Amino acid sequence: MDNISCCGSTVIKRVAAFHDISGFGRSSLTVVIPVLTSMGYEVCPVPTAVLSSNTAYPSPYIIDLTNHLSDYLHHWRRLRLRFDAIYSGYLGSSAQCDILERFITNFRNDDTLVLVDPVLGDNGSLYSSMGEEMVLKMRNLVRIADIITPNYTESQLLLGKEYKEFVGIEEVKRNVRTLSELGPAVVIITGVPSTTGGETTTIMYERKTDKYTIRSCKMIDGHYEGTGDTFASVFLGSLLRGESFVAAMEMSAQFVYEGISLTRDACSDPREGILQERLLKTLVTLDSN
Ligand code: PXL
Repeated sequence: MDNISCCGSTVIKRVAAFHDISGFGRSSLTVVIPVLTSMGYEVCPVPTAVLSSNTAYPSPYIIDLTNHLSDYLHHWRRLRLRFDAIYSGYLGSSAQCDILERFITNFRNDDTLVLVDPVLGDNGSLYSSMGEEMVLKMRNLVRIADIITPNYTESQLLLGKEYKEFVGIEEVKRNVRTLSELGPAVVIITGVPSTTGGETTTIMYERKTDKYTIRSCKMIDGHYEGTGDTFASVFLGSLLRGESFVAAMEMSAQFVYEGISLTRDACSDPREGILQERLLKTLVTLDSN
């Protein structure tokens, strides 16, 4: 077997992962790689930016890698790499949405799962490193995804709607469906605050079957960084194992809940993310591929 066909084989399912790498504060690639590796997949990172810490800390040092991505990905084309999934999260600039769109067009085949986690903001506002142009470009990018996993703030930004502290479930049901009409067959909105308070809801819409799945659990105070990355990574890993969308959503929501609970109980700073090192073993199965 020559090098090229060797690179094209996928004995272990392979994921192209477009996320930043943050040196401190578990998020993005420092979450995506351990989660998906524990679940039995090969992660091929495309680092979109390098940060000294996640953006929950003031003034991180940021290296935007936009100008390197085209050459990086051109090399992958020469190697004729094949991917079972293409998965994106935090992008270093709005221009990266166009680069990623081209990559998806060039690398996707009938079996490739494309999951776009439209990382834009949280708690009602855009992340400090992002601007309005990113929202516009992300609106385009989500159209070509199979699955998107915005949090509640990101869903409102994508829809151009105002953020509300509390929102009724019928309105969120309309929102997941509207987002799905843009293109993605499956839309999950995480972290929807309940009207009565004290609970957080995850809602999924599957367009093919016109089905909603709604899961609520107790809200734990504090904003734990990187939990969106954990959720989307466990969700993708479960789908690659052949689980249904409903089973994958249950597994990822439960994993995030347990991660937040044990991190709260250990009194660890929420900006550092969840103490995943204590939980990753629960994702390992001996026959996952
Ligand atoms: O988890 C999303 C995320 C990814 N990357 C960076 C972040 C955040 C959230 O704050 O700061 C750098």
